[in-house]
Amino acid sequence: MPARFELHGIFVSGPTYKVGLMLSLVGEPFDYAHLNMMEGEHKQPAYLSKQRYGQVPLLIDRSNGRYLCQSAAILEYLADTLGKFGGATLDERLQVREWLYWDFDRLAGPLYKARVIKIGIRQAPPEVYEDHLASAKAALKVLDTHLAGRDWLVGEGTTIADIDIYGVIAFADAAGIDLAEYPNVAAWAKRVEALPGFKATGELLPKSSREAA
Ligand SMILES: N[C@@H](CCC(=O)N[C@@H](CS)C(=O)NCC(=O)O)C(=O)O
Repeated sequence: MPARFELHGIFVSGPTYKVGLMLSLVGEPFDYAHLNMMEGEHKQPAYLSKQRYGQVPLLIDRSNGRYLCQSAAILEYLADTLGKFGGATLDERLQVREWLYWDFDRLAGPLYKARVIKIGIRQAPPEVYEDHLASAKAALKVLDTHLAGRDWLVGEGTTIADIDIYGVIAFADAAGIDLAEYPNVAAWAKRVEALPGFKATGELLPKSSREAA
């Protein structure tokens, strides 16, 4: 029987990793469809009919036929439907949502952009890289300050805020950022990595399509 969820993405994609990590942490097996983005598969009508933004990830929930886009929205959907990591109270859920918005506003954009330049996927003048790096570091400072004396971003346990933001922090080294400069973030990242079901970026998403194990 096919798995309930089918994740479409590419192994180098941080947003795809976030969704895969959530599914892994909740113990939900998923089929995986590798998208050949080099050949523009994500801009073809067949894919655009399911993912209107022409981006990865796309998550299909076969139990109800939903096509889900935007990693943060997908994490919220999974938390709601699977009843895990959503936050214990309305106030916690509000704070979780704040972090999801903040992530894409302040952290993910510059850090992912610094990373693709650093690893050579994109070409850019040094000052562009430095600009992204400075913005990412400013965001990391905010995160580090918030995590002082706290185990998790919101409340007393893991939420999708942690999963979402870990999905960016996991690429800090590749972006040229030393997490040792942010000791509270580094300690929190280790807590995420110790969660049952955790898989690192290199081991979670395969390089080709595969059915759930
Ligand atoms: N806000 C989106 C961002 C997704 C995103 O930027 N995906 C990249 C790959 S990591 C992509 O599909 N890029 C191709 C494009 O935008 O045309 C999310 O979180 O899902």
